[in-house]
Amino acid sequence: MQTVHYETRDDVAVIHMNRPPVNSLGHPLRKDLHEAIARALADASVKALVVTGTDKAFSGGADISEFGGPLPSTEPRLASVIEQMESADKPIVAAISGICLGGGLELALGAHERVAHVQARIGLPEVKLGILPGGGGTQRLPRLVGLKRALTMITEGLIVRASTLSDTRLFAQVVDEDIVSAAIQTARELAAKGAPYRRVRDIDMDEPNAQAILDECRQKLAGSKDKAMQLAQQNCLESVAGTVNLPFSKGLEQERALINMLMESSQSKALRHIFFAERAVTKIPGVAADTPIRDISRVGVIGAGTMGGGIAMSMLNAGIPVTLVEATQQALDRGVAIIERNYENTASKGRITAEDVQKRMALLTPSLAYEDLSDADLVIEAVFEDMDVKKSVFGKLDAICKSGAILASNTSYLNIDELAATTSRPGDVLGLHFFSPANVMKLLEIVRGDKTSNEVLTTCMSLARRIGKIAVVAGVCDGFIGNRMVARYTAAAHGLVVQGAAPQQVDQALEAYGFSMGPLRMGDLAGLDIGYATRKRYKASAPDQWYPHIADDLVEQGRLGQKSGSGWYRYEPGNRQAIPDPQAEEIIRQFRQRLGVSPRVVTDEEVVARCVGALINEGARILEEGIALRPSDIDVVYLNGYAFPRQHGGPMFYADQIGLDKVLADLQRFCSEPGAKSWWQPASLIVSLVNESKSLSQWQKERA
Ligand code: T1G
Repeated sequence: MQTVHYETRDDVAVIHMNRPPVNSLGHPLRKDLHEAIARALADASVKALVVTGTDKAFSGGADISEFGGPLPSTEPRLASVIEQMESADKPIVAAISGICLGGGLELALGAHERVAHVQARIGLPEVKLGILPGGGGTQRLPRLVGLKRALTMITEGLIVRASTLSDTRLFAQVVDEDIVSAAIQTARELAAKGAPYRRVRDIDMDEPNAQAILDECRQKLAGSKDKAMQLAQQNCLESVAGTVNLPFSKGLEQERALINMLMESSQSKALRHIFFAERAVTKIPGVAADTPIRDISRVGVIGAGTMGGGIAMSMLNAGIPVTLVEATQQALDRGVAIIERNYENTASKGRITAEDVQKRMALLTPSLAYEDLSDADLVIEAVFEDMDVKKSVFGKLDAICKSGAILASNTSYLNIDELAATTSRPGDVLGLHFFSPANVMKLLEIVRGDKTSNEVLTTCMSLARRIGKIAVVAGVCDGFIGNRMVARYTAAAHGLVVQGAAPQQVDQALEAYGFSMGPLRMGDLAGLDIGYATRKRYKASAPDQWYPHIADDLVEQGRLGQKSGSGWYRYEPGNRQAIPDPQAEEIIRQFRQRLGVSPRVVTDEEVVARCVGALINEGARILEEGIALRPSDIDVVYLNGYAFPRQHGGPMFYADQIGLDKVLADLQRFCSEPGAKSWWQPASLIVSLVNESKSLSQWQKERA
C-alpha cells in the first residue's frame, strides 16, 4: 500500500504521508518518502516542497514495533531522509497538524522551515520508552527552542501544543487554518530568497549560561524517583550537552551511540513492552472490533461512600451526568460533600478551575430513590461487599432500569455470574472493578460474566477509554486478576517473616527491587483488619484450606496498622514513619514458637524470588484458567493497580527476562520445603513452557 501521496500545486510539490494509524516512520514510509522527495528535487518545474501528514497525525515517530536492537539500519534510515531534506537544493517546509512526535518531529527538524496548526501536539517523548531522540532531535531542537526548554521537553518527554512554542524559532508560522496552504506560502517565500536554505544544524547555540543550565538539570535528574526512566533521562542530558560541547556531527555520533546503548537496556525493553501491552488490552479475542457500542449518556452510581464517590467523580470528570443514590439523606449529603470538597481541593492546586467544579457538580444528581435510575444507561453499584445485599440491589435495578441499561457491580471479588442470575438481563450484567481512589487510579478490571454480551463488554471498554482508565478484561473468580495475585504476594511476604526475616528486611528488599512501598508497610497503611476479615471469610467458606496467619495475631492484639498506631511497625502520633517495634518482634517470636518454627537467615534475593515468584505463579494459573487473556494483560493490571516497578515491565515480562527455568527452579525449591503451602506448586503452564523452552511472550504470540 502506498504510504505517500504526491501532488503538485503549481510550482510546489506537496508530499502527504499516509501510513495509518499514526504515520509511524517504519521502513515502508521512509522508503516512499525518500523516493517522493527525490522525485520533487529532480523535477525542474518544482521550485519548493511541502511535506505533511494527515489532520490527525504528521507522524507518531519511529515505528516502535521495529525496535529489537540498535536503531533500524535498513536504508533509507530516518537519519538518511532527514539529511536528504536538509541538504536539498530546493526549500522544504513541513506542514504539521495533529501529532508530531519523536522521529516525526525530528523529520520536521530536517526541513528548512516548519508550519504548525495551533492545536498540533509536539514532542520528543522517547525518554518514556527508555531511549532518547535518535534522529538528531537532541542536536536540532535546542538550536530552535533554546537549551533549557529543549532539555525540559526531552528529559521529561513533554508533549505540548504548537501554540506554546510560537515564541521560539521552531515554526515559521503557527496557524489556525489550512496548514498546507500556509506551508506553500512559506516555501515560496524561501524559494524567492534563493539558496542556500538555512539548515537547523548551522544555527549556532548562543547559550552563555549553558553549563549552569546543564548542571541544574543534572541535579534535578539525580533526585528523580522514576527508576524506569532515570538512565534514559541522564543520557538525554548528556546528548543535549553535545550541542554546546561538540561540533554538530560529533553530537550526532554521540546521540546515535547513546540511543543504541539505551535500546539494549532492560528499562527500555520493559517500557516498550508496557507501551504495547497497554494497547493490546483493548483487543478481545472473539469480539469483533466493529461490535456496536451502546450510548452512555447518563450513569447511575449506588453508594456514595469512598468507592461510589470516586466512581461518580470519574464519570463527572469526563462530563458524564451521574445520578448518585444512597439509602439515607445523611449518607447522601456526606458523599456529595466529599465529592465537592475533593474538587475544591483540586481547584485550590490550580489543576482545575472553579468553573470546572461548578460544571461537574451541576452534572451530579443526588437521590434517595432507585426510581431515579430508570433513565440511566449504566448503573454501577458500590454497596457493602455482601452477596445478599448486592443481590437485592440487582433485583431492584432489574425491575426499574430501562431495557438495554447495563448493570455493573464494583465488587472486588464476588461472583458476577451469581449476581447476573438474579436479573432478567444477564447479558447486560458485568463487573466494573475500580481501584481506590477510583477517580485517580487508572486501572479498571472489567469482569466478564458467562453471559455478558460482547456489546456490553465493548461498550464498557469504550467508556473506560472515555474516562481515562486502562481497562483489562478479567474472568469471574475470587479476586479476579489483581487481588488474587496480591493475596499470594502478601502471603509470601508473611511467610518470610515466619521463617525468620524481620518485617523491615522484607519491605526493604522489595523496595530495593523497585516497589515504592513494601507489602508490610502497605498492610499497615491500608489496615491489617482488611486482610483479617478476608481470611475469616475464607475460614468460614473453606475451613480445610485455612491456616494460622501471623498478621491475625497482630490484629487480635489490636495492632491494625497506622490507624491504631501499630501493626507490623509502630507509629508516632501523626507520623506515618514505620518504626521497627520490639513488641511486634515478640508477637512474631511467639507465633514462630507456637508453630515450632526455628527462625533462619533469609537473604534479600530470596525475599524477591519468593514474593515476585508468587505473583508470577499465580499469574500463570490465572492464564491457565482463562481469567486473563494474555500475560501482558496481567502486567498491565499489576503495573497500574499495584505499582509494580515499571523498570521491570510487569511480573510476567520480568519472568521472561530472568527466564522461566529460573522461576520454575525457585518454585520447585519453595514447594519442596516442609509445610510449604500448596500454592507454591509450580503452575502447569510454567512447567510446560520450560519443557518446550518457550517464554510467556512466545506463548502469547502463538495464541494471538
Ligand atoms: N510506532 C508504532 N506504532 C505506534 C506508534 C509508534 N511510534 N505510536 C502509536 N502506535 C500505534 C499503537 O500501538 C496503536 O496500535 C495505534 O498506533 C494507536 O495508538 C528515532 C527512536 C501517537 C500519541 O513515543 O504516544 O521516534 O493498538 O492507541 O491514544 O528518535 O500512540 O491500534 O494496533 O496510543 O491516539 C517516539 C508513541 C517513537 C509516540 C497516539 N514516538 N505513541 O495516541 O492512539 S521512538 C512515541 C503515542 C522514536 C526516534 C525515536 C501514542 C500517540 P493498535 P494509541 P492515541
